[in-house]
Amino acid sequence: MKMTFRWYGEGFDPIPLQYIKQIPEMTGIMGVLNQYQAGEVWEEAEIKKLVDQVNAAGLECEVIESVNVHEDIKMGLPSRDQYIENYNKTLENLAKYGIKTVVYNFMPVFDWLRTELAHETEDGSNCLYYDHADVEGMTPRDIVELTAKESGGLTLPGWEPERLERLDEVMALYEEIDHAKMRDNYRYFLEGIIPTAEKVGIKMACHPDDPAWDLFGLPRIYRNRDDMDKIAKLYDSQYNGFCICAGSLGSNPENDVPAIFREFGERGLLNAAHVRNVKYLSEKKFHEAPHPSSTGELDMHAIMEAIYDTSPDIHIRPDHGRMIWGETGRPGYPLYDRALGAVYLGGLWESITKFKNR
Ligand SMILES: [Mn+2]
Repeated sequence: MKMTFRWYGEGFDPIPLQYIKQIPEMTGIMGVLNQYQAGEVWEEAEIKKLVDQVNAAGLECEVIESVNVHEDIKMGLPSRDQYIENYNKTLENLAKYGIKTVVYNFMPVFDWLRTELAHETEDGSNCLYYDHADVEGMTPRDIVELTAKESGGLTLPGWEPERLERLDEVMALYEEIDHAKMRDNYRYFLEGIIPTAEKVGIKMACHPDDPAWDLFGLPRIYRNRDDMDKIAKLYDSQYNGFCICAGSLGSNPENDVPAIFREFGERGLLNAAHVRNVKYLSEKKFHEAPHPSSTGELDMHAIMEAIYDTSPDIHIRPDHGRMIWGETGRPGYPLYDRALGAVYLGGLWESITKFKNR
């Protein structure tokens, strides 16, 4: 297992690489070139610059997250062929600089979605929060505006203004797309890119829809174990795998998260992992919790054990953190609470390793 940390790049992320390096046992980052819009080719010079900069800080850059999938691909528009060609070119370019895994998602229109980005909790910290009742009283445009307002001037991944300019047009087009059609479009994308991923040696790792249910009538197709089984069968390859996000799937109490990690790990399809916790308040209402099991709903030890038993060589990272100790910054991506999460997960790993080898 390699412990990593999501980093948005200089000028986009307030956290210096050196601070990330100071977290014990941190091996590298899950990086991104935030300057590119979905559908654009990532140029070699820019990739090299990122990798060199990360390496100079004593960290590895073996995982990229996210190479965003253009909406036209998800909607199955004729322009998708050009965007798939561009995606392949990006994968080829990334492979030249040592990238081994690409995390992405196939969520329609929105990336992860919350109704509050700075929800105050009892101890005075704040965290990401979701209440489905609030979503039902909102339009898609309301939620875009709310997210932009609460993100403190930083563009959040999947919420780029350029991507959302076409919101009304895109929402209208999705009225014709059901889950089966969305899966067909996904199959077309996988048939277009997995041969390239195999050739250049990059494992693709799809991130779940978050929260793990449909929103605004949009067809979300990665919400649970059965959705994952269908995705795996769209294109049979170890390069068509998953980045299981414990907190995303864990938003729905019906998902047995440790069992999902174990099953897809055993099938050789767990290509990366986000390990974080969530606290249920009532049906479809939750806030994000600190990483330890006792503070939320998920058994983090069982999740780490499933990774240890099935996929011990993957990259993992702590996921969203709370704002604690007065920290401000990118909602969900603070330094302090994610560092606590990383060290906690590292402790579980040491314990599991020693217990199983004595
Ligand atoms: Mn995640």
